Amino acid sequence: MRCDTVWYNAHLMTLDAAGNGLGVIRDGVVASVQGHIVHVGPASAAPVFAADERIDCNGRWISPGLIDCHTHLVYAGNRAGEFEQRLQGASYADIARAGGGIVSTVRATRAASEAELLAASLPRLDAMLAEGVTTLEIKSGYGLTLVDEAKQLHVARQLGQLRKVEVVRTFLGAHAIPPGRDGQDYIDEVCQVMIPAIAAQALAEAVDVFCENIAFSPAQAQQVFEAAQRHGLAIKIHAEQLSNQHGAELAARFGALSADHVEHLDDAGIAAMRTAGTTAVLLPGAFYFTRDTTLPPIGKLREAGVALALATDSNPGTSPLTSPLLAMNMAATLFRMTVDECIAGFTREAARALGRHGRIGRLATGLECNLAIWNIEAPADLVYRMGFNPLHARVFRGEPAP
Ligand code: DI6
Ligand code: FE
Repeated sequence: MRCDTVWYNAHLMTLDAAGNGLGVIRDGVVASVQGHIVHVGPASAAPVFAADERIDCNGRWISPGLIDCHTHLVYAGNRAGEFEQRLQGASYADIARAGGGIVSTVRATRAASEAELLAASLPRLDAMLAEGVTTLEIKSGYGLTLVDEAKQLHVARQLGQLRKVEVVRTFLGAHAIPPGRDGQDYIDEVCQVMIPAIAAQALAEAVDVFCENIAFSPAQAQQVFEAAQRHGLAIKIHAEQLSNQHGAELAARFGALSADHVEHLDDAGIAAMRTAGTTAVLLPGAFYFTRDTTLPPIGKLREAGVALALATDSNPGTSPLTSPLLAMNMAATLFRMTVDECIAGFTREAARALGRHGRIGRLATGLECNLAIWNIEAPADLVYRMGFNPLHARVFRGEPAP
């Protein structure tokens, strides 16, 4: 079989097995042509390859490139001061109500140029790539004017042009009520002005809404979803993070790709997500950093067969985290997710949350050849250790990617 590159003498986590397992193939091979996988399987059953390049992996493990399906990576400033306030007892909601929180990052982001935003965001992206990320989602949501939301999304696109990574963009204009604005007036502007412009300029492929008692109501979220559907944008939601607003159920009714956080999700919301095929995106970094005590209903989601994705939720307020590996450890340690679920959560299931299940997130013929090659003895090593990065090499669309 002719191919551009073949990786051999490796153990594979294909994430392409029946059920939700890792689909492990010991002593396997992966071959690619023009950035796509053309063969995955045991070396013992492999064809003879006529390869331009043959890479001996020396017994290392290969997984699909990691996918971070929920980040707020592009922003200016930081919130270390609020972190100290929280250490002295202030809650996240107290700080938000006092005009801090998201709004303080909005002020810094509005004041920053695109170049300054790019310079601030690039180190955070590089930290993700260093841990094997090949695809990540980046939301707007710190501009809260069309110009500043577009500025964030332009920078997100530039990040994907400067590095070997796919950036998937989401418009989160409905992240917070801008200072001095009436919430309903602002949501009307999001729906009647911003979403049409974002769609017309192809600045994002999905919308997201912070549906919460300190942000936007289910009725306002529905307005945003209706506008998104009118303009061909997919739907995501920050739902049930601090309370049960029934946002996930609403989003599922609109065919949402994902409902994210979902600590306060109830049985009706689980059933609606199952029916709609909406993925639950669990965000253990925010749970940990805000010292949350309400666990997402993971056992019920598992029993219902709702897909479970994981993400860093990388943002300056509730999850200043750029380590998918640490997020995996938190998901196992805090949420009691299994090793298989944690690795699937940052590969196969994260691809599903981005509407890319058929393109990335598995080692399977026809999918993009995005690989992470690891110096580990077993898959559990990826989830078990904290603050240790065993990545050997990253491959993006068949090419070595620093
Ligand atoms: N929920 C979160 O945890 C982040 N946004 C959201 O809707 C927090 C973002 C921030 O605090 O800057
Ligand atoms: Fe978030």
